[in-house]
Amino acid sequence: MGQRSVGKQSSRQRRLAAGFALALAVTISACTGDTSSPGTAATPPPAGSGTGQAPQTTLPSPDVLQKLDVGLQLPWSVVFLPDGTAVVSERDSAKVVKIKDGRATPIAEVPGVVPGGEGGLLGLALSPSFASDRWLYAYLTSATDNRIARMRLSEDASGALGLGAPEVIFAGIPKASTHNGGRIRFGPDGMLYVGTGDSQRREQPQDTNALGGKILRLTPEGRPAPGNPFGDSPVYSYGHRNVQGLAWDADGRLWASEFGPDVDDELNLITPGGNYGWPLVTGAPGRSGLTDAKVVWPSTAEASPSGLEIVNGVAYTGALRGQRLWAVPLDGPTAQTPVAYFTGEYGRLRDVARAPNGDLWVLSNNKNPDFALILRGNP
Ligand SMILES: [Ca+2]
Repeated sequence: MGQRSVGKQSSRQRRLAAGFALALAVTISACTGDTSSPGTAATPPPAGSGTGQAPQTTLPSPDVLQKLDVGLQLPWSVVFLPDGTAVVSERDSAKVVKIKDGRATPIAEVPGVVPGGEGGLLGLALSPSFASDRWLYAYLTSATDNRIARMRLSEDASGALGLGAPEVIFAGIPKASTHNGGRIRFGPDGMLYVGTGDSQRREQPQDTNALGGKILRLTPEGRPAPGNPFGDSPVYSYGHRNVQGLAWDADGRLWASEFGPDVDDELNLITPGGNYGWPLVTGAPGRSGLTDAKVVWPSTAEASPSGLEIVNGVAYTGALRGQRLWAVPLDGPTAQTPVAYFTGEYGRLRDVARAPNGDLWVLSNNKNPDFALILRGNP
């Protein structure tokens, strides 16, 4: 009901879309007979908002400032120190790498990481009070589970960074060769949000006592955060398959990207206690008691949305299999029609994160080796 579709954009369309308002891009897409399956804004526009009309949002074209070929190997996550230094996790090497002034320097290898399949050193997050406590948080796959550890990121007089011993603050998230989740991020409330995967255990997501297939909300010390929807439980939302990206909009709404099975990749608006359907349903079927995705990409060949960042009301997510950057204009709780950039140009894209200077960093996932793409920030 009320769904809008946009066809896969050819390179011609992409160039046009890059130079014109989103409204035009939507019109172009709607007029072509492109063969690939569409991305769909699944949210019915609110009553009276002009259902079926092109969205009003103007989407600035991403402008590539720099491609940093600094020999990264399967980078998974990037966070930024207050001075703009990038800190990157490498999944299989388990190394934390610093990028500053266009040069990459390994900081340390995180002990206890056991890479395998999609597991390894995954998401990073900086403490909200990093300037005083210097905590770097990491989601990692160990020999037995997925867990979250924090380490002091020290800096000596010469500016060299070092990593202290890991303190495990949360353990027992199920692991598998795939569907390990891995994104961690502090929210505007100062709590640590964690995206997990079903770890190939289909009974986990609908079990609110299990940790797989969830978004968790923790205190910085790894306890269930006060006010969570299931009492003294870390679970914040459930029914997820494999959460890969977490980001908040300017009004404090939490959005999450998630891999579907062979169909229906999703962008979801997360509410506490919400059931996002897996494995009962995917996408936005409108079933009672389940929360529909706000954006559904019916073809995972176009998406596999991973890292997520929201800038100026636009959600950017890097597509792995889809090898493109998706931009989804948000209008309050509504997601408008996604627009694709860079399709096929840079390979698989893993993470998207905003640097302190406003630039948007995109990490590749190609193993040939990998790079960071820096997009100009929009004022
Ligand atoms: Ca879902």
